[in-house]
Amino acid sequence: MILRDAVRVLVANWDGSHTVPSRRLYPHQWSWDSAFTAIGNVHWSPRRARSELLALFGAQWDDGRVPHIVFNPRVPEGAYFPGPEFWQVRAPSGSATSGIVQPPVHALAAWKAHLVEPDPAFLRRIYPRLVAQQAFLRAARRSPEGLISIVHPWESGMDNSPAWDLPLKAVQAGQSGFVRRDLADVSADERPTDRDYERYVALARAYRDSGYRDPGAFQVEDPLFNAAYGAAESALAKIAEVCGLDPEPHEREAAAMTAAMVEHLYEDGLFHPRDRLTGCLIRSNSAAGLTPLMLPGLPREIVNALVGTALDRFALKDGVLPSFSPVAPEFDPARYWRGPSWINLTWLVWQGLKERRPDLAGPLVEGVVRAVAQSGFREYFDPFTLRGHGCRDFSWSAALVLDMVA
Ligand code: 9WN
Repeated sequence: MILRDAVRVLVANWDGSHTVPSRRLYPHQWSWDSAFTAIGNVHWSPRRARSELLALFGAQWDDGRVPHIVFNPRVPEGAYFPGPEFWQVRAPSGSATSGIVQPPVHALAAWKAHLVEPDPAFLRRIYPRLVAQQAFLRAARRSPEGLISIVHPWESGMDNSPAWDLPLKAVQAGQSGFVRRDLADVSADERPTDRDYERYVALARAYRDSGYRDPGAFQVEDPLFNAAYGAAESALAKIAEVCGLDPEPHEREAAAMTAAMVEHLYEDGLFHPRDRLTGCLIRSNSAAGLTPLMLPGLPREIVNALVGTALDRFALKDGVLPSFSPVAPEFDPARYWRGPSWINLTWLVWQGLKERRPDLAGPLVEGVVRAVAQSGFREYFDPFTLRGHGCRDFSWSAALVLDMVA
């Protein structure tokens, strides 16, 4: 029943070559959403999974960046803010896109698609594009210590995480002059505040006005983004092997990223973001700090410490992972990335626990199934009551359930 309903959501959100995250709230193609959606779609339509990724990479820029949104020209202007008229940029393919990126979980998605239905021709086609995506991040965003920065909270995929409160304080909000579209469908107390949006818009405008080059006033080394980068290198090593290429450079890069993260972002049983402009660790209680579990080469003692933190501060044994620790004062069970449980974050942590701690991975699958059985494929859930929040029929919620119960 749940599986049939999940496929129904994915069919309804399919747009011919890709999937929209939600028909009403997010009517275009989003970068990391497409990766998660492909991971689920491959279980019933491997062709759609491959098409999803190829459509996204079709809008890749010449510098290798994969934009976080590819706009659908058939969707009326003003359906989403900020739309193409704000970003004012086109990919070489001619598609209007945004100019920022999202966590690079796509190599992992391509590899997972190949595992379900082997397709070396697809891997050969997408491999150079995935390599260029990583090369952009190294060229444009890497610090001397080997860590990649994000330049906007939207790049983290966890827009209003309390982890960004401090670095955002340094951002001048500027005059507003924009109309939010997100509050038409979702209650204001489940979304970022107007104050957050003023800063998001000011940052995006400044980046746009620099020709999408100057990293600007918000530069943060996020554990989830860096873990995704490292896991992408591990996936690329496997993809390279299938393509008859040398996996070694990717293995080395994955190991270097893991080491840099352990050295610079790890403290007291959790990974933390670091503000690249001040050099200070942002000691936050975000579940993003658990996602380095997805790194295959993470040292055993760090894995054990993360598991301890997940149990103590995130109540992991109950099978529902909040996006922010409920013991922290900033926790809010309904407001977007400030506490609710999200299925993609749960999936990333589950990836890291499946082999190492099946006793903890199993309950995460049960928790996700309980949430959707009670509330449907909502965007996020109250981690205690499992009440659904945000939009309905959300694509990655459906897709990742398909993968977790497969
Ligand atoms: C801004 C599409 C995206 C997700 C992000 C999520 C939300 C956008 C927004 O929706 O962000 O990119 O308008 O709030 O935070 O993770 O990719 O589902």
